[in-house]
Amino acid sequence: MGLMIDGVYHAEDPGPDTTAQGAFRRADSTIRNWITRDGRAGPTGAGGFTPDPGRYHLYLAWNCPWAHRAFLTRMIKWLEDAITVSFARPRRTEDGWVFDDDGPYADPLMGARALHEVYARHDQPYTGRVTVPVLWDRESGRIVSNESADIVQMLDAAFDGGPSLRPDDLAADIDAWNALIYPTLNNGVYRAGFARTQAAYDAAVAEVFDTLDRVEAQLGRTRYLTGDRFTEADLRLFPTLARFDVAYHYAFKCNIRRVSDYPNLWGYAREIYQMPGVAGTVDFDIYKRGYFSPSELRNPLGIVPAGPVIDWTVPHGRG
Ligand SMILES: N[C@@H](CCC(=O)N[C@@H](CS)C(=O)NCC(=O)O)C(=O)O
Repeated sequence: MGLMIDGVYHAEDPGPDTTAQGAFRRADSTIRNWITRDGRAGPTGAGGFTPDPGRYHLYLAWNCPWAHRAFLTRMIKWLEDAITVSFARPRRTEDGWVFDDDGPYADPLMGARALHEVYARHDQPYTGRVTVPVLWDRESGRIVSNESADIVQMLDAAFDGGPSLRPDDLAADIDAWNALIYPTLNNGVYRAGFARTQAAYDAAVAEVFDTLDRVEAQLGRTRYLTGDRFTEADLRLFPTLARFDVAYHYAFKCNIRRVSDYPNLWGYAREIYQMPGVAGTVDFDIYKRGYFSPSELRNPLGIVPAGPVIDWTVPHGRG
């Protein structure tokens, strides 16, 4: 997997971005326009993106938790007919995220062989990592956004249909949970797994479990993170929980506890998994094979472990 510079793909793997102290740093997304109800510019980027059915296309990968956010939002907001999708093959190659000619990992929109071809078609010469998710606009032939947090919010706010993921009265609380959960848990597991020093790993793994403990305590008080409604904060937590026991626990050395060791969290995770449509966005076997794919630093031989055996279909018993 490489890097794109001024719209040209370079296959040499830059490796995960790390600080001098050996800590993993995730690069900020740089294409950040918004679909809005009236097409006016959103908080960042240019305007002109109205919520027209059939206009947008999402590039996703099953194993990626950030893509999973966008995939879940599309389903929950009843946008499966309005927004089309392509899934890259769940294992990256030296060409980054790639597609087959046909089948479930083909790109029906452009017939691209690799995701960098999609970035190359964006109207501005792109420099950065070639990441999923990508929200593409057929009409203007541009990428709307490659930032999953923004994609979740714009699909929620600009389109009709489905429950609101961000009720006004809960927005501040949602943002507070996101501000804790993103760095320490969603990205915290990567900071643990990609750490290059003991100190960087120790710091990251402590934060992962500190946040899981706090979420466990909250879920003893409220059904969802911000009360009795499922919101954006829960949606953003779920992809990490779904990958935790099967992948992060072992592949990223986040092994102090498993999600299934926390009574409240485990019931909550199963409740979300058992909501209509959610299980159809999850594939534990793909997660395992993705996170245990050959990696010089973490898993040089690419051997995929057999376990754990965890049953997400056990009734959650949460009423
Ligand atoms: N900030 C981005 C991060 C997306 C991201 O890092 N995706 C990973 C897959 S899980 C990726 O495509 N990485 C390719 C690379 O870094 O070369 C978002 O949340 O949308």
